[in-house]
Parts: sequence; C-alpha cells; structure tokens
Amino acid sequence: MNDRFSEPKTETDLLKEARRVLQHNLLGAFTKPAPSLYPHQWNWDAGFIALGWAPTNFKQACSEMTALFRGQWSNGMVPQIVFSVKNSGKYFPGYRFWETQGLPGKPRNARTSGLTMPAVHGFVLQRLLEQAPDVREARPFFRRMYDRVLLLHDYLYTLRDPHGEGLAFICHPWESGMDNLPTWETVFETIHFDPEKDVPAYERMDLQHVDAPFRPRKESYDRYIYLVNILRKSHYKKPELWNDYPFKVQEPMFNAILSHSNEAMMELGKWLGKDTGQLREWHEQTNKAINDKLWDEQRGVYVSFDLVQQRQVPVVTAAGLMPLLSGAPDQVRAERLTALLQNPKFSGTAENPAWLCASTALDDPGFDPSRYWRGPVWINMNWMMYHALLRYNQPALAARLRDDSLELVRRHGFWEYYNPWKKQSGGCGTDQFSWTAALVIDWLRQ
Ligand code: 2M8
Repeated sequence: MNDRFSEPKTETDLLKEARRVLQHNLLGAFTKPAPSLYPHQWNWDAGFIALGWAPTNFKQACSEMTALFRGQWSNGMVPQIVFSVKNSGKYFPGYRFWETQGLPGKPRNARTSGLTMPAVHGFVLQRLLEQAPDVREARPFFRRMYDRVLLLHDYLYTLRDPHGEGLAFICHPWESGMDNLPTWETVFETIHFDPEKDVPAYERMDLQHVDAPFRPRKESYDRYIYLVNILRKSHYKKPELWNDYPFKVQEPMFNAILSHSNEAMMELGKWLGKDTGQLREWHEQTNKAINDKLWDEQRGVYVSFDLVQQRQVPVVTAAGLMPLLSGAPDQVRAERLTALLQNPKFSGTAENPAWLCASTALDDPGFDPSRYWRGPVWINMNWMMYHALLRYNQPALAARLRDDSLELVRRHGFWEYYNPWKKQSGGCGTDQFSWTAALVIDWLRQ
C-alpha cells in the first residue's frame, strides 16, 4: 500500500504523470507493463498501452501492436508474452523455460511464451482508427493488422473451439489475464497432481519486486507451472494435446472480449472494403453461446464453464459482468447485472463501502482485498466495464466506474491494482503500471 500523494491532483497533473509512466516504461518498439516486475511485452497490456500513446504519439501506438504481432504463431495464436532479449533472465518463467525455440509454426525473429490472452486487439484497432491523425497514411498499418487479427480470431474459433460452439476455451489461468481468480481454485479441485513429481523445479522472481501477500500463493504457482510443463512437453501440439488436457475453461470475459472485437473488426473491415460475413457470424454465435451456456440464473451473473467436468463454475467475479461489453445480455439480464454491481457484493454497504469494481465479489470465500485478482480493483476492468455500461445506456453507473478509477489514481498513484474497501484504500502490486497510466490518458482525452 502506498499513499504517496497527499495533495489533490488536477486532471492536467494526472495526465502529465500518466505520460511520464509510459515514457519511463518505454523500451523502444514497445512499452513494458511495469519497471521491474514485468520487463517484457505482454499481450493485452500492449492493446491498452497503445490507447495511452495514441493521442500524443500515434506512431508508438501502432508500434506496440506491430511489435506484439511479430510474435504471432503461424496458426494465428498471439502469445501472452513476447520477450525482450535485453531483459533476459529478469522474469520467471523466462523464454527458455517455455521451450518454444525452434518449434514449427513459431516466429523465427521473436521469443515468445506458448499461451495466449484476451483478444482485445480488434476493439483497440477500432479506437486507434478513430484517433489516426492521417487516416490515409495509416491505412497500410490497419490493413496489415486486420489480416493478423482475423487470423487470431480464426485460431480461437477453430483450435480453441473444437465443437464449433462459438466459445473459445482457455488452457491456463494466465490466458484469462485474471490469473488468480478463485474460479481457478474451484476448477483445480478436480485436477490431481503431485507438486513434488509433476512440477519441475522453478524459482519465482515476482517476490523480489512485490510483497508475498499481494501476489499468488505457492500452490497457485505450482498449478501454473504444472500446466505449462504439460504444454511444453507436448511441444504445444494441438489439437491432439487437448484430448486429455486437464484445464479447459470457457470463460465469460475472454469470450465477451473476443465477441466485441469481432464487432469492431466488422467496422474496420467495412472501411477496408472486406467481406465481414464471417465476423458477423462469429459475433452472433458467441453472444448466443455466452447466454446459452455461461448464464447462472440463480446468481444473476455469467460464470465460467469447465469443459473437462462439463459444469459451470459458480464463482461471482467482475468477469461475469463483462458480456455487457459485446451486447450479449438482453434487457432483463442486463438489469440483473447492473443491480449486482450496485448491491453489497460489489458496492459494499453504507458502513463499509467499496470502490467499483472488485475483481472478485466482496463476499466470495476466496476474496482478498489486496491479493492479485482475488478482490482488488483493476483499472483495465473498470475501463472495459465503463464502455459496457455506456452501451446499455447506464451513464451514471459508467461515470461511477470512471470516477472511482480516477480517484484511486489521484489518491495513490499509478498502481497495478487497488484495495476495493474505501476505509482501507491504497495501491497494491507494482507502482508505475503502464495500463493504469494508459487508460487514465484515454479517459481524460474524452
Ligand atoms: C499478470 O500476469 C503475469 C503472467 O502473465 C504475472 O503475474 O507474471 C496479469 O495481471 C496479466 O493480466 C498481465 O497481463 C500481466 C502483465 O501486466 O501481469
């Protein structure tokens, strides 16, 4: 926790500081997520970071996307991490641990991990196009990126959706971007492995930068590494690998982001004179499948579906509201979701109020206000939820998400995440966090 700033900040101060954070984390072609904890390029971070550069340095915004897609595999997968050669050895699991080197289909000129992340790229591109200083000059960039993103979506709809349901599965908590949700704990209740025998020796580096109570526990890291080990041992071969693979989850936010990116790509495609029929089909199919398979009527929220156990995972998280982003819920469901956001599960009580929006419901048994993804507020989640609520004509609630986010940053600085309780409020994880800065910039430009 840190309360470095005691003076109230104006929007101009905030903007200046936010730009300074991005500049500080800039590594040339891309911007790292944070000074020490994350010294490489991360997938969805790159998308959010591009939005932060767009108003002042459009070239750098494009460069973030180009650098990330240099890591795209020939099957379309865009990796979770594209490693910086200069920063080798500063993060675990580093490039060597993944054993992706020399694999067929992996790019020759980029070092990558072997997983993917939420496909934010389509909607990021659409927002970049709106800000292009010279649309004609930028056209070749958008044309290239359009093809790349289409290839990524095709990968997700084929290799990650073997039964053509319209829902892509994730094969690792890291793919959700929300690595430490209690949801994964529930999924792992039925995955049995021996940490001594089935997990290779490893040494974490995150705890050199952030205190242990803010980061995942050892049991969670053992699970992460157990899954990576299965993937790397089979050389990331798909789809045969998936037959007995233990972790296959259809997650609502991952699919809502994909679905929303399909819509955004349709707009981009029209502008480029492309046939966008496939994107429309994907968008409609995914929204329908999110409703048919991931809605939990009792809780009034969307939840993950465990494909191995063939059952829903009844854990209430902020990700369960995110189908609002792609327009999936009908009016009745949308009202239940917005009511949930305003009830004690996310808003707290008059005696103990909360900032919006806790990553895990405040009353979930796995909730922890300062541990990574177990409860803290994340600015990228709030930013997506803000846009989702505007889509459903909820300007006041959307404004609350924006105002809470800006207030947290104003009070505490550009942290990775924040304690959701107003009475304990403070920043957690790493400071000088790029997407926090980038999305503050995006909000303040509007
Ligand atoms: C966090 O994840 C990485 C692994 O990918 C880690 O903890 O080492 C997550 O918050 C993820 O969503 C984010 O993209 C990444 C970099 O900011 O950090």
